[in-house]
Amino acid sequence: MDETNILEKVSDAGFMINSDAVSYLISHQISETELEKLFLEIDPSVFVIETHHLIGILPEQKEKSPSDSDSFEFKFLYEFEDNPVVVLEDVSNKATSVGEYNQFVQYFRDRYTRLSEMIRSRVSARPIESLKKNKFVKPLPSKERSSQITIIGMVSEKSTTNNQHIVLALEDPTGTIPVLINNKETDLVEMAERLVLDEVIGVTGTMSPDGTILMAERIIQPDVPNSYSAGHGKAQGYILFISDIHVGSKEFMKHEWETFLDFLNGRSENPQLLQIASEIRYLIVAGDIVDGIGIYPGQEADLEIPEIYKQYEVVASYFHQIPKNIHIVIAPGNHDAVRRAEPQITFSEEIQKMFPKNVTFVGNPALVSLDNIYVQIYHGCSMDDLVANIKGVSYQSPTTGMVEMVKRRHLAPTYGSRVMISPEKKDYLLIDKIPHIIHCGHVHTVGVAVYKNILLINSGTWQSQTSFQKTVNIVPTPAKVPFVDLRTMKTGVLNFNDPN
Ligand code: D5M
Ligand code: FE
Ligand code: ZN
Repeated sequence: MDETNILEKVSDAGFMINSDAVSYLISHQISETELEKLFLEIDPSVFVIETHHLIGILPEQKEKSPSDSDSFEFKFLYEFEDNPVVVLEDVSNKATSVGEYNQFVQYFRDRYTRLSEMIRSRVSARPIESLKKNKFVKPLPSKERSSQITIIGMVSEKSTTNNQHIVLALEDPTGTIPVLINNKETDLVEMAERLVLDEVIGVTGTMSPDGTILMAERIIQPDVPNSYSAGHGKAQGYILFISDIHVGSKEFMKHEWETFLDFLNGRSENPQLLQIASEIRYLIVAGDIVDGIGIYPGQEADLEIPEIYKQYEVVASYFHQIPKNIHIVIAPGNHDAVRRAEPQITFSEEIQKMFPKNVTFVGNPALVSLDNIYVQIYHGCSMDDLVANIKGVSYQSPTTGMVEMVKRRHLAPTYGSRVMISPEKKDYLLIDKIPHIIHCGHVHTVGVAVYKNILLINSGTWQSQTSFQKTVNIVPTPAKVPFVDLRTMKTGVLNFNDPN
């Protein structure tokens, strides 16, 4: 049925209907009999039919609602069953933290152990305690004094002296030691300047003559070996990456978003877009699917939809319009209705059941295998810390921050600044298994890069610049969708902004 027919029938039945609900019915290709049946199921006290009245009542969207033009035969190449998702790492269902002191000790122990192992596989290191003993027991013999030693620790302090030397405090489970980076060692200083608090590094150097300070000659981050290559098997088709939809915000770009939904459904003029749409297998969503409520002071003034469940109903109705053959994976972000501390547990049952069955919900972060392509999903709140603390990391080039994550093998290296961390038994923010693709959002700018054969993707946003972002000079690049062609592992970015 078309819009006029639907409106006529609705009014005959004594209801009114809003425009979102009409689009929803159209996207479900509702027939006259189905609509009549629907009227019987809607609570008679409802005055205006809205999308949320229809979710759960209507049958799942009909298979394939392809291009309206019958001159081009649009066909989806993959069935839903062809597009498996295996969740490899995710805190959801496994969270145990209540934030006690002991749990923080255990959490940081796990982080230190696993990151130091990565460094230990390349150098042999000794416990910090063993250096201290030398000081108190007896002075090192001069030969040993000048010999190189390596320690592995967490950076717990960092400062610059008047003479531009850098001093770090490095901490391992046995003790703490100061480390000096001499201002003459320009390469080393440059690297040390980029270190952030709480990251785990190895330092090779010699002890000062009085045995109190380690003089650094080399700094080692866990990183990924230069020779690393994951290979990518025999996959085909496309993965699309989006995030930061911010439904509910006055700045949500409804028109551009609907153009994107049209594209997914094979409704576009451009043959190249049609070809891609026909081969999409996965759509990955890295958080901030709604704008939420109470996320920052004064948010009410920026909201089009001031109720949280209403926001989820609307975003869910959009996901109902995505073809059922595409396997969708959704993780939460800092604007979503889940706990704020990371790792974030996935959405509640109540929210999940609003969405269609082709959605797999995961926590933030999560590592998923898409037909053996490993994708590390992380919303990206730590990017604010990385931009603030590392030279050259910028909002305009979000993959610069993602490179820093890989070097530290950690998605949120600094604890307690912009990122709140919940001390789980295991550190879920560690990049343990090396993924083929890392997908972040949060900063609202699109970026695609390759670092040591890992694809780094930031998927931008569907929200135009907010007044807040204007004050801090964040310039979003909305309505753009990065994708990966699995045949070649080459990337591209689709643009859904109006041409002009
Ligand atoms: O974040 C969208 C972008 O705006 C992201 O780059 C962080 C930035 N942002 C958001 N809130 C703040 C505050 N309070 N200070 C500084 N920068 C901020 P989103 O998660 O969508 O709000
Ligand atoms: Fe966001
Ligand atoms: Zn965010």
